[in-house]
Amino acid sequence: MERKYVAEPYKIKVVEPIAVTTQEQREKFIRDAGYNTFLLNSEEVYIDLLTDSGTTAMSDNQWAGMMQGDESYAGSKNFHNLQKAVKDLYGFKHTVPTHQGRGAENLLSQIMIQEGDVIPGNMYFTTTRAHQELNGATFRDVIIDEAHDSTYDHPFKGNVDLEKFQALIDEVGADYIPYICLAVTVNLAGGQPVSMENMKAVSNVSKKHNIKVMFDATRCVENAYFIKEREEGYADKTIAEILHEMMSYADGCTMSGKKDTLVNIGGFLALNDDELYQKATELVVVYEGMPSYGGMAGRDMEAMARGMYEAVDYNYIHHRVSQCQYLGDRLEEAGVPIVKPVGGHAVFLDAKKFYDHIPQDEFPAQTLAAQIYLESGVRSMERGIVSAGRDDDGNHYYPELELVRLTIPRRVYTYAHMDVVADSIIDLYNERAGVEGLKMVYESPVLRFFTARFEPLE
Ligand code: PM9
Repeated sequence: MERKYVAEPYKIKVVEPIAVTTQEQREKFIRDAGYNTFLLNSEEVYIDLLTDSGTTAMSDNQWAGMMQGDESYAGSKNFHNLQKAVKDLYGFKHTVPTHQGRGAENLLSQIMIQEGDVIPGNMYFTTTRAHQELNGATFRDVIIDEAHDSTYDHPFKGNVDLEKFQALIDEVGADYIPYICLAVTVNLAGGQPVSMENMKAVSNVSKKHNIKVMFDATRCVENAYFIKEREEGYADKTIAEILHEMMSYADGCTMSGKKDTLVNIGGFLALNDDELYQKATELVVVYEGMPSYGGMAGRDMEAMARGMYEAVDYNYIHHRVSQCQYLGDRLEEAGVPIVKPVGGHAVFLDAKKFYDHIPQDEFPAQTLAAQIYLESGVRSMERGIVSAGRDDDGNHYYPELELVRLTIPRRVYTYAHMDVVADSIIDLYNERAGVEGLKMVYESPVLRFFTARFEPLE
């Protein structure tokens, strides 16, 4: 019998106790953390949905691989295994391991961007845009308009608007666009996928203008799953076949291995072009380490190589997305405003609608994340005005989407945990009137959301 929400395709061999706290304790903890969930200690958290980044439970096979770590300074056998996995599954010729995704973003931005360049992308991501800007480029969003509307149900809300892309090329000239950064899936739009058709079209336009296509492949397996489920012609293909075809439309990718390669740390830059690879190896020794380990230990490269094969197992990814859908459905059935459709790694609450009485510069999403923690000990993350940062003139960016992300770690929590999360958010929604926003009392100049501090409005 086909179940609506598929059960866990694993059994639990090791358990990690989690903290149960009182409301009184949580009031102190969140105050001490400046009402920023990033600044809470994990021991103060009951169910941790801050991020799916590096929070994966590894398999027994990956842990066995850790014991086979070859910690030689150069030419480790685990590097060759990682390179082989990238070639087999993604098809790219060269792999440069990095300590995590932003290490790869740093290398890519430095080797490809010149001062004054413009980098189009399907919605910004915090660390990706920061590296582009640090290297003198301007980011330009070319995602379809529907992605900025939380209520619009579209199967491929991560798609690039080809007219916007072409208009940008006409406006600034292809010589100033070294590459387009295509995120598969789009984190800040709600974990929304890009269709194969759109990837192909982006690749065709780019080739015509000699612009490279670089994927942010962080959640590429989730994207492949949505293509199988939603795009005509892919239902009978395996996840691995779909993934391989996706990557054939790119010249390379950055990867935060902390997500879809099922490990706790690591990443890579993958490239086809020999010259670019040469440049990346010249830089990686400055910022990360030898080209054969970058920022990773041998054992971590082995776990990543094994995780990459596990991630393309249909049972794994089917359950992962099903668990997100379950949480989304429970909230939606109770009338809680969420981003639709539910994406591959998280459920996003629409804080502008949840607290429609709080203006955006009183931080409705930051407030909601703090309230969720106070109510239940569940940790979530702001993805709104605080994450968006400020423009060159020092003004806040005011993103259309003011969201709280309930991010589900891979293979960690059960459906029972999802019920606790849903019940507490439904309670909060029913008691939303009168909740007041926050004021920001400290912010760092770059990526402020990590360390910003807030206080309740008087
Ligand atoms: N994503 C996340 O929680 C962790 C850091 S930001 C709070 O979603 C994409 C699409 C990501 C991403 C990280 C990175 C950077 C690049 N692209 O964290 O450096 O979602 O491994 O990857 C986070 P690293």
